[in-house]
Amino acid sequence: MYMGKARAYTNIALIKYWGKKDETLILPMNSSLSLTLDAFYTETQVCFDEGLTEDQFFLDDKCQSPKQTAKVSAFLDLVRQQQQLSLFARVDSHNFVPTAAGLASSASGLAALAGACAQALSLNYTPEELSRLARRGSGSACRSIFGGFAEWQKGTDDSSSYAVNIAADDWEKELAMLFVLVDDGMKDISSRDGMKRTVETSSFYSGWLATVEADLLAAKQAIAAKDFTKIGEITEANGLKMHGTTLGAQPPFTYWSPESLKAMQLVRLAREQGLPCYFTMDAGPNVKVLVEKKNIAALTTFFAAHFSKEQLITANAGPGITLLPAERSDKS
Ligand code: 2P0
Repeated sequence: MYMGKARAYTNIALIKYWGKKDETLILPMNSSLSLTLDAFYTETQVCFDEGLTEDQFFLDDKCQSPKQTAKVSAFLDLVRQQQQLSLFARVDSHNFVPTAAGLASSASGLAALAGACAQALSLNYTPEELSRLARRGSGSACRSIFGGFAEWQKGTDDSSSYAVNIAADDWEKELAMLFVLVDDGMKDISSRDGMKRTVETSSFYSGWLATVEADLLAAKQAIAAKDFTKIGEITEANGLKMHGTTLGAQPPFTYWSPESLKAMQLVRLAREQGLPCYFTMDAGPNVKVLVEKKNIAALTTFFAAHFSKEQLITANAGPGITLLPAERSDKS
């Protein structure tokens, strides 16, 4: 029996990952940059066990269906193949999110699973090697190996595509993010499907590719200069551009709901009233607002006039992946 356990925090991209050049290896079309946050994380324990006849996946103590287990099993297959191991595994995962608001993240989930597997099998990986492994589970997971700012360098092949930490002299500790939770009741298009459709069909995708590396460079310069206005402006513009590509896809789609638009307009209004803040969105209708920590209370009060308390969650910069002591589960 081989056991390991890890905790990984989710990250939000300031410069987005949007499109794959290799869907099997999960190699991205562009490099991306994120901030790891402290408010949402996943703890995952893995146990490779001689007594099992199939993989088992428990999420928040609920046994998952074979369909729900597919992504986890595919990742375990990769680890088994790399390590020449034939044991099935039981995976126990807990998502720690302040509310049940659909914020479960594949970034924290697959990063934690990668860390748990590495610990179970005593792989002694460097953070970059662990990032490469996590990438194979879910692209954005490779950034959750690191705390603070991380850059996923797209690389050219499996061995050169991984995230690295961006040293920011602790500037990330002066930043915060307000999550505005919006439930539009629409059926989701997964980020995996959405980016695939965009790459294959969007007439706007070439504009994304032509400019995203310059956005990344500008973001890194803003971080080095600790320039909040610059990082905010580039974050907001890059996110809007990513979402613009979905409107040019065939068939076209958007992750925005009326409430998303309302939140985005409020961010502009807050700025006009002298409160510096900038929004970004991912493959769903929630809006995330980047703000300096000194202004998070004022921003929350501003938004509380328009959204309920339950819809507003504050996050600060979070740490990188942590390995935890594994405990034998009574249930296994
Ligand atoms: C990001 N997203 O950079 C972008 C922005 C969503 C929008 O990374 O297919 O779950 O597993 O590699 O990592 C979400 O995509 O996709 C994502 P896969 P993933 O955060």
